[in-house]
Amino acid sequence: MFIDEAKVFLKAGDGGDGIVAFRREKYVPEGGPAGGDGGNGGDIIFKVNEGLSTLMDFRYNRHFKAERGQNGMSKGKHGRNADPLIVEVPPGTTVYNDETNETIADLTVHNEEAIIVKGGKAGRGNIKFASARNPAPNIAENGEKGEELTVRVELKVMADVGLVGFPSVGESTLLSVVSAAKPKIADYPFTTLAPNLGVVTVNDGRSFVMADLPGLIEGAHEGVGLGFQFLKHVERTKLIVHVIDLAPLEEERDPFEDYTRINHELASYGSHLIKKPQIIVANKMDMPQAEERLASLKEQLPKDTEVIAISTYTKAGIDTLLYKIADKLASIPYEPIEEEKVTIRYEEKEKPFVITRADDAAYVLSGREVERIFHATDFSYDESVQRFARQMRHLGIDDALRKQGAKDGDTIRILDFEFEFIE
Ligand SMILES: Nc1nc2c(ncn2[C@@H]2O[C@H](COP(=O)(O)OP(=O)(O)OP(=O)(O)O)[C@@H](O)[C@H]2O)c(=O)[nH]1
Ligand SMILES: [Mg+2]
Repeated sequence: MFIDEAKVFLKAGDGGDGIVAFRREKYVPEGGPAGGDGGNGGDIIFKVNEGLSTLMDFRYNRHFKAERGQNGMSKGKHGRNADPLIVEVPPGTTVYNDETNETIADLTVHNEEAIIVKGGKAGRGNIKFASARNPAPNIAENGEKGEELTVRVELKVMADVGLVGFPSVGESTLLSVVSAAKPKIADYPFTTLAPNLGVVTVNDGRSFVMADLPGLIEGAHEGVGLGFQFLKHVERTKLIVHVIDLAPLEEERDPFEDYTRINHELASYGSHLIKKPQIIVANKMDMPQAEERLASLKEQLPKDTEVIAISTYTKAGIDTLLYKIADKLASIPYEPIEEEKVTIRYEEKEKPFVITRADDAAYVLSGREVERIFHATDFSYDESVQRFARQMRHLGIDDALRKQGAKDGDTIRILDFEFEFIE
């Protein structure tokens, strides 16, 4: 089965905690602060490996967790930073934030990397808090939580050439004849349900990747049939090979009309598709009356339009077609796809905190920034608690609470922690 979409849960490593420690030296009664910083938590990085061609690996592994940073140590020693977790993906992989649908990264080139979730920053040890006024601080930070995110991973087929046409025109048969791919072939429409890729090698040694796509029907650009979800694969190809059936199952179908309808679908999907170079292929030339139909098709096409006549049965015209494709590909200037190589990090534009009321009338504080500060606070030290209070005030939380009617003694809650509002 061809998989081109997967949902995975990612958890970057938490930062290691900073610690409170003091020097203990012989004959030194009051040593200075000696608590080291923690280490940073591991990021989760997606990296392109061009040897991969599917998202199959994600089928068996849907959870990824990077390591935690080590805690700080005494004698000022830092905890070790955690190594990033590298997840390999095939070229053409796009990563979306599953909740917001925003693009996090579009990975196309071998070895290209993107940080998908960031590890938590390390907490600072008490050495960092020493000042002239407070030379022996009893304060350290906890490491930040690593980011957590569910992402949708999508693979866009990176084919050079896309086969496009009505169902049953012989696209899959063509791919099976020119490559080692073994797509399903049958005399009923919609045999192909997902793209098949094949590597085609021309007699002179040149090669390219050809994609066999599910057949298109009228209305495909609006989601009719199967074709629509695969038109996006055509977007990434450099060249379209438009296959026309010269012996359609239904007698009343006319090759020129088929050709026009498919082009109409491509144009309706977006102007860029119809602007892609096309090679027109007339297939099933072994069938009776194919020659007459070909003549009529050519008559209706603009003068001098090239049509390559083939039969996947007799192999007539196949070599000519492959040379033609290779030549055409060579003549198409390299044009990076718009989003290519753009590695975007999703920036949060969230409010630092939100105040809501719980059923028991407590004021509930939530939001990324306030929770970050909360997690970074080690409540077992008085000085840390005081610092926490200062940070809350600095964010404007005290004022906001007052505005919402909080009075001395009211309960304030952050996550599962409660304290009193004190004026
Ligand atoms: N006579 C003749 N029949 C052909 C030729 N090429 C393909 N066929 C037949 O046409 C039918 C459809 O072929 P497929 O290759 O499955 O067609 P497709 O375009 O991939 O069809 P979908 O996947 O359903 O869109 C099959 O019965 C093939 O054997 C040809 O050159 N000559
Ligand atoms: Mg097919």
